[in-house]
Order: sequence, then structure tokens, then C-alpha cells
Amino acid sequence: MPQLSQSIVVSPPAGVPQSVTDWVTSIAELTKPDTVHWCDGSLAERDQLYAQMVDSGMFVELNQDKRPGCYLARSAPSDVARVESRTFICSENPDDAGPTNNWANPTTMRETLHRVFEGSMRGRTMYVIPFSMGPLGGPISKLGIEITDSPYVVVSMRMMTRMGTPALERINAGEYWVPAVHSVGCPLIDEAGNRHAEVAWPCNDDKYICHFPETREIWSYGSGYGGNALLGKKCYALRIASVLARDEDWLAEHMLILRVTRESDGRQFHLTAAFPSACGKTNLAMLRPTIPGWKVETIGDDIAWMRPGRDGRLYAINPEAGFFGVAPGTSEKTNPTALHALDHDTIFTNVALTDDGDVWWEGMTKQPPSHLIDWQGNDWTPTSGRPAAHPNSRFTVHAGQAESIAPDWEAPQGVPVDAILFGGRRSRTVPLISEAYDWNHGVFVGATVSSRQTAAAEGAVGALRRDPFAMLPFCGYNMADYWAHWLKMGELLGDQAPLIFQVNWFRRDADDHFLWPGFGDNSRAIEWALRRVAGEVPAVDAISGRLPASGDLNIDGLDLPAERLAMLFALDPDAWDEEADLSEEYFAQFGDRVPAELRRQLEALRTRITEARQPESSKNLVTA
Ligand code: GTP
Ligand code: SPV
Ligand code: MN
Repeated sequence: MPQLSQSIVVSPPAGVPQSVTDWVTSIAELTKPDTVHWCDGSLAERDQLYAQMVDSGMFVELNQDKRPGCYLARSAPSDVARVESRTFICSENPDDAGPTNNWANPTTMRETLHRVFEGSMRGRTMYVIPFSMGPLGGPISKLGIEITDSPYVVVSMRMMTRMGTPALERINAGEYWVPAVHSVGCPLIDEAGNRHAEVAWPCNDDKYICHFPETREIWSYGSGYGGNALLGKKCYALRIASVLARDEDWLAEHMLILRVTRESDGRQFHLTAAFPSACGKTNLAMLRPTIPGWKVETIGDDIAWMRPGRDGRLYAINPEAGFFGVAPGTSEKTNPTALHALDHDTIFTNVALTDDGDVWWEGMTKQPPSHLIDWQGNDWTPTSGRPAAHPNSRFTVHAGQAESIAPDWEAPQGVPVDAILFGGRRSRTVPLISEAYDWNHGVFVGATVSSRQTAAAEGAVGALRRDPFAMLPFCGYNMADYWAHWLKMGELLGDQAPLIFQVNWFRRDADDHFLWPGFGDNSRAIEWALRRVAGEVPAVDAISGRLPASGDLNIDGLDLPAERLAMLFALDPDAWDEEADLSEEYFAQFGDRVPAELRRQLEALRTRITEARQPESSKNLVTA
């Protein structure tokens, strides 16, 4: 029986420093895999893993005539989304994690992790994945090594990051890297030496997604899904990177990056936008304007790393190399660009399988097929009374496959940011678009974002929750300190700081129907924001910020009666008063760590509410 003991040889490739070998050896000694494989990132390696996963039942090969290079994975029903309740920030001091994070004592957590990782890879291969977040060698990019026992993680990391030998060579040359350890927690050989049958989706009911901000380490156990397991994404590029960014004067954000070019004069604008999980980042990143004169190119759909450049402006890169996007709702109507990107070389997880070996999900077509195999592998018909695809089913695809990708999306220095958008799912209160009065007001707007919860994480879907900067589940330190960091960045950027806007595509009428068509028509709101950046249009001061003046929002060709347009911008002082009370309550839990400036912003908001109540105030009406 293959038994890895103290004598394990991890056989590193030539040039690997002793410190890296020692770390990999220590993890192998702890987890006791059968073999250790150093990933080179080659096509041959990928194809070998694909074949092995088809063999083991983890992958279903899709119809290769219809979807060449495409596979379907079905996860365990207990492992379908991020697990926020099992995500921990293990800082020395609990106050450094803050009230919105789960804190765990680092010493105790290390003991727990040691216990659960002990022998957790028995009978499996341990993969060593060197990767770069951001273009290799770029001034904003950073390296990491993920150790995992999941081949699904290996092939996903190959699409989502720059993975393999070139990244390892930079580590060999002595560049900084972050260690990340992952196990699905499902050994194939038990302690007594008995071998168990492989399952389609190995995982463990006990889950730990742990971050050590002081030592900058990631340890993840028990889940093989998405952000729990692809550790370059939320664990590194947001939770650990937000800590690095705080210490090094940059920003690691849950934001898409977009370039919009005005065809009349060729002027380019760059936007970033923070929306909570499953609230439209991928859709906006691939926007197809319904108004003439604008061209949109995609740079990123989920994460932005932003740094002041030598010219004093803020520059953004996409640290990822692929999209891990929400499948349901993706259609020829809502996001044709994403749909077309999935024609080939895509990994689908938890979508439905058609009788001819293709994929389907809710919203892909108006008429569902008459028969499907659902995401759990069961027969499904339109009368089954349950979704065929899991609401958090996803596609994993290389970013270069999107026809909207900017030709220079991998430019290592990034793109200069002109405007930053904050948004969420709000049925009432928040207008379609509103410009912050200045950077500090924008930080207040970001800090007070609320949104209806989606299926991207476990929990009550539909419940309204605070999600400041769309970073609630992703900020690696005290959220109030994070707000202070944003205020400080505003000081550093001075008058070169991007303009900040709040948007809401999700406002509803009394019958609960969306007031705004959304998707491609969001270009209309973007156009107004960019004309503000260019200093070409005036704006009207209001409670929430500055609104478009009458007639400035382009609604040509839109079937939007004047009263519905007015409803999209209606600002009810009573509702805003309630909002201000809730913000004050929310801030209270952070005690005196809340920056004084945000309290001043709250007072300024209350003053604007009082002013709006004056009978002569007729400010808040936007009309065509
Ligand atoms: P993560 O990958 O989880 O961080 O999320 P994301 O923000 O990239 O989510 P994504 O763009 O995939 O959001 C998808 C959901 O938002 C789908 O249900 C879409 O139908 C919905 N959505 C996106 N844009 C709009 C819009 O303009 N209007 C409306 N009503 N829904 C939208
Ligand atoms: C999100 O939940 O914001 C995602 C998906 O982007 S995951 O990578 O699973 O976190
Ligand atoms: Mn996300």
C-alpha cells in the first residue's frame, strides 16, 4: 500500500528554493498524499487531468461537436456556494478582524487545522500550483502557491490565474509569494489503511476557510467549490490582498473593470464598479450599449487591484485570467457576449445537461427543453417544480474567450480609472444613478451599500443586508479601518481621484416589477456618468447626491413613460431618514473605529433630508 511517511520525497523541479521545498514537504508530511505533482500549466497536463476526471466521474464530457473542450461537474448538494459562516479571519487581535468578520484565535485555529489536515490527502495526489495574480511580472501583480488535492481546482486555477512554470520561475528568483493550502477533506484511504471508493465530488461537511492576515497565509478545508477552493480568487485577491493594500497604499476591490470609448472623438473612459455577488458585475463588464456612439470593452468582471501611478491617477488591473460567472439568467438577450464565450473550452458546474449532451440553465431560453438531467443528476421536466440548474451554478472560462475583451486587457500597468460605481439590489429608495458630491461622500455611499442577498453564498436569499463596498464577505480586516483606508487613498489621489457614482438597476414599482430594463440599457446611465467625467453636463443637487438634470438621461427609443422615469429617481425623505437611522445603527457596532469623516457625512445627509422637506424644494424630479 502506498504510504507516505516522514521519508516523502516531493521531487521539486530544478531551481526551486529550499524554503519552498521545505514548505511543500511539511504539507505533504501533514496530509500524507500518495504522490506530489508540481503543475507546469501545460496543455498536456490539463488534458491528462480532464481524462482522469472523466474517468473518476468528476467530469461529464459534453457533446464535443456542440461544445468542444467543454465539461460538466456536479458538486455535492452540500457544497454549492461560498460558506461565509465557516470563513475566518485569524488575526492576533479580534478587533483587527472587526464585527463583520468571523474571528478565530490564530493559535487555536492552527491546532484545529493541524487536526483536520492530518492525513486528509491519503490515497490522493497532492498538486502544487504556482500562480500569478495579474500579468506575470507586472508592477501590480503578485505570486502565490496553492497546494490542493482537487484536480478540479487545478484545471480551474489554470483558467482563472496565470498558472504553471513561468510563475514558479519568478518564485525561484526570490519574488514574494503567498502560501495557500487546500484539501477537500476526503481521503481515499482511512487511518486503518482501508481504501474507499472515489465519489464524483469529494468534500467534507466540516469546512474551514481561514486567513492569517499577519503571516499572510490561507488554509481551506472541506469544500471544493468556487471561492472556497480556488484560493487565488476571494481568499488571496481580496481578503489577503486587502490587508497588503492597506499596508502598501493601494486598493484590492470586488469590482469589474470596463473601458468605454466614445466613437465621435475616440475618447476612452475607464470605469470600475463594485456590486455584491450575483448583482450584475459580469453583465456590466460585457455591456452591449443599446444607444449609439459608444463601444465597450471588458477588462475584468470580479476583482480590481488599483494603485496610484506616477502621474498621480489611479490605475486598475484585473488580477484574474478568467471568469467564474453565474450561469442562470445568461442568455442571448441579457449577455450574448458571455454566452458566446462559452461555445468551447469551458467548465460548467451545477448546470443542467440536455439529452444531446449540451448545457441548459434557467433563463437561457424562454422555453425549457422537455427533458433534462438536473444539476444533481436526476431526470427533470418542466413540471418538476424545481430549478434544473442550481441558482449559483457557474461557468469557468478564460477571459480571452470573450469577444468584448480589450486587446490590452493584460497590460501590466493597468488602465487609468475615471469613475467608480457602487451598486446593489434595492427595490426602493436608491435612484437609478446619482453622483457623489466628492470622494469622501463617495466613501460614505460605498460604506452604506445594502443589497438583497443572492445564492452566491449560503444564507437567506432575498434578505436585505449591508454589504459595504460589496466587500462584506471579502474584507480581510476591520471594515471601519478599511473605510479609513479609502479616505486616505482619496487624500493621496487629491484632484486626480475618480468620480464616484451610486447606481441601482433593481428598483421596482408598486406591482413589484423592475422599473428599469437593465442590461444593455444600463449604457444610458453610464453615458451620463461619463459626460459628467468629461464635464459636459450639469447636475441637480439632491438627497442622495447629484442627479441628471431634466432631459440629460438619454432615453431615446426606450418605452419609459415619464412617471416611471420619475419613480426611478424619486427620493422620499422619510425613506432616506430611515436609511440614515439604519446607517447610524450599522456604524455603531464599529464603535470609535468609524472615521469621524463618515459621521460628518451622515450629518450632511440628514441636513439634505431636512432641506428636501422644505415646501419650496422641487429638486428631485428627473424628467425626459
Ligand atoms: P459574482 O460573480 O457572484 O461576484 O457576481 P456578479 O456581480 O458578476 O454577478 P452577475 O453579473 O453574474 O449577476 C447575475 C445576476 O444579475 C443575474 O441574475 C442577472 O440576471 C442579474 N442582472 C445583471 N444585470 C442586471 C440588470 O441590469 N438588471 C436586472 N434586473 N438584473 C440584472
Ligand atoms: C462571489 O461570490 O462574489 C463570486 C463567486 O465571485 S466565488 O468565487 O465563489 O466567491
Ligand atoms: Mn464575486
